[in-house]
Amino acid sequence: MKCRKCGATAVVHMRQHHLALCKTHFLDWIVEQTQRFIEKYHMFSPQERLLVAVSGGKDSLSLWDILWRLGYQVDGLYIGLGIEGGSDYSNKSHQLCEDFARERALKLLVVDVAGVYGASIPEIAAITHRGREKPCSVCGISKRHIMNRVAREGGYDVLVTGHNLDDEAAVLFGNTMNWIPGYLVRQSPVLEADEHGFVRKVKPLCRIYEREMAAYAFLRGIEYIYEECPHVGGSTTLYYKDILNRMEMDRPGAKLNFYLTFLQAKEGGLFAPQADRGRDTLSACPTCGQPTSAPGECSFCRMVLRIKEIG
Ligand code: Q46
Ligand code: ZN
Ligand code: ZN
Repeated sequence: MKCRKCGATAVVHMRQHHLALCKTHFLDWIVEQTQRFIEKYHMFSPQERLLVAVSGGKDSLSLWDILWRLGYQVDGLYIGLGIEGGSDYSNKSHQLCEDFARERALKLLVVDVAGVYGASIPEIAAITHRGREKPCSVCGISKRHIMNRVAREGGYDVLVTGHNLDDEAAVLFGNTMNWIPGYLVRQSPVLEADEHGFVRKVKPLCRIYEREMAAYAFLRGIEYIYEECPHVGGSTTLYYKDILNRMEMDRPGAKLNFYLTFLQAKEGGLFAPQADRGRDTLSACPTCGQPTSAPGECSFCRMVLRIKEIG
């Protein structure tokens, strides 16, 4: 197959776009597409300061690379979760983020959960859930809390995450299977900052397939962690991704169509804003000052309090 732009041998064929490209034109195409989505969804301007959350995986490191190539002012944030497993997941992913930042002379902020809060994510989960559940809910609460806190304290305008189309389509699939209005209203390429203290959150890769991001990381020579977090196995998100991948095999573009028609339906007023009640009842947590729907301390601070009581 030949590159549509220059006629050289194509290395990537995107069936959903009927587009084959050589290495150079594919790497440029990803950067151009990302810039197009940044503008289309009014994510941020070159004057704003960005903080990109990096996990050491292909999506977040590639996104940092793309934003850097585009000339944005972008620092990275790595959160040390303290997940070991057989693969020493956290240490390896931390090292890859440090290497990436050093090679490009970029600034990486690091929050080590155990160092700052007295226990790692698996330890917090073991205490608060008595080890009965996977640490993912504790992990999700903690990551959201820490990302928002660091972005606010550092005076960043925008928090950027590397969610790709496969992630967004899987989340949408789950929200649709359960018809959760509040989640559907808030699922968006951009979540604006608000008076409650949430920093603006954006997902510039939301229309790019996971497969394309893997190709981008590989062709750019970005070193990333291949292993997934050892706790990811068996998640419903993976199950939904698998279903969507099978649909995509039969009907190229099915995933993209599912996500884009959802965004169009929202723009067309399918979901009334009243469905988004969640954020109206927020107040500031008395301990950390971040927004919470709980009457007293936020769920993160309650977890940390329990750790302190026990430890
Ligand atoms: S939530 Fe769960 Fe992930 Fe945290 S514990 Fe691992 S799998 S990293 S996206
Ligand atoms: Zn070409
Ligand atoms: Zn709090």
